[in-house]
Amino acid sequence: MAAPGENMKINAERLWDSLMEMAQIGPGVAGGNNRQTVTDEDSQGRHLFADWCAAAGMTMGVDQMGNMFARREGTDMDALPVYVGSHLDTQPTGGKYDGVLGVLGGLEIIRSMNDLGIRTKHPIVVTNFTNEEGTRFAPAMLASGVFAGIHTQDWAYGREDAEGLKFGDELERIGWKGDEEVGARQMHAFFELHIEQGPILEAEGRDVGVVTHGQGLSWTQVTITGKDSHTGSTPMPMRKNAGLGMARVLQKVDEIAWSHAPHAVGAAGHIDVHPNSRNVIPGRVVFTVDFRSPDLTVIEDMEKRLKIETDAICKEMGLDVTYEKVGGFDPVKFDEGCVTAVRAAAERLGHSHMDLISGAGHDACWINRVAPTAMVMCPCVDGLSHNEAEEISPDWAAAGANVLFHAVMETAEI
Ligand code: HGY
Ligand code: MN
Ligand code: MN
Ligand code: MN
Repeated sequence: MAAPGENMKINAERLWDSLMEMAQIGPGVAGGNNRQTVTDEDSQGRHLFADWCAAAGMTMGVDQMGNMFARREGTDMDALPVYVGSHLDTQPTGGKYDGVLGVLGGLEIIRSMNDLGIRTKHPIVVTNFTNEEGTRFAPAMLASGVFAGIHTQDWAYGREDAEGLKFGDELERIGWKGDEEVGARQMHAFFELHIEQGPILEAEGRDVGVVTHGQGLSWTQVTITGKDSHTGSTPMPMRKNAGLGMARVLQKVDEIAWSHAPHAVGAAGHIDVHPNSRNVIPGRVVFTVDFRSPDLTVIEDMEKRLKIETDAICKEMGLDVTYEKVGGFDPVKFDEGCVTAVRAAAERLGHSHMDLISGAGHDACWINRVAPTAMVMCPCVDGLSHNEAEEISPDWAAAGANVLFHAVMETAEI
């Protein structure tokens, strides 16, 4: 087995052009993207990706969760493939690179192998996982979760969006419900290239993040019920203001996260107020508390204290409260062998790099349960993501893709 030569590089301009072309599909209102899962825009992006894979000589498989698998043959037909990939779906006010860089970075390494006449022993499969974001249909990483055996397919099909549409019906409607059994595929290894979505790499002046761990995540959906009533004629002592209850709980969420500084984080990004009318005291609020930490005991402590504090607030205010765990996973330690391949690639290519714990969740966090897995990260401007102003530089994209290229060539054996 030869080591990849330093001169083996991807075509940085072609990668950037592909990122910009994909960004035209499902444009946001402020320069980013709104290509939410199993929408018509998602389907358009999938078709563009499939066309590009066909043009690169790959064969496409699609499973019953819509996960896409574009395969380039290896010299050993029996060898388990090396998988690379991420997700093409975006937040409603998402950026152009979150997820997309990992899918199109995977495609670019295939295109570059074709250009350079490189053959690998193991086949290589470029993957687009369905519904990584979990915004329209909670939880995040839904399809990679089914692939890894975390969720059943039926449970995933039944997930509903704000309009009451079901995930399985929408996947069928857009024509991307494949026939492959989910999770039947065996992987020799999985690599995900992703933007950091945080400020560390840029602040430290490093081009590449060698992701050794992913922090754990907990999503608790809280429903507080009071009583709709008139904001003008209801005396203050008679109010059962669910909105005020929520506000007091969210203050506690912030305090709980700060109590585990510097690594723990907490907030509620999803908030529904009912009836959301200017002159009605909210009788019901539904919100999702997102707690994260690299330490599972910290996550468990934050979940416990959330309930203690919320129960006390609601008791004092005469409000009812229910809880539902709608997402989460334990902190992740990625595969030593794969992480070493990523670090060696960064060294060989002369890129500044550092080990990193991923703050965001990724498909790799679930795939790590069923295959040796590692991630490569690139910086993003001001650490900003899940915002239409998300930005990276072409050089950062190229550095990440080249490290992915070399880690994959080493693992797939050229
Ligand atoms: O929630 C996450 O961390 C991921 O971006 N879906
Ligand atoms: Mn992502
Ligand atoms: Mn995201
Ligand atoms: Mn991801």
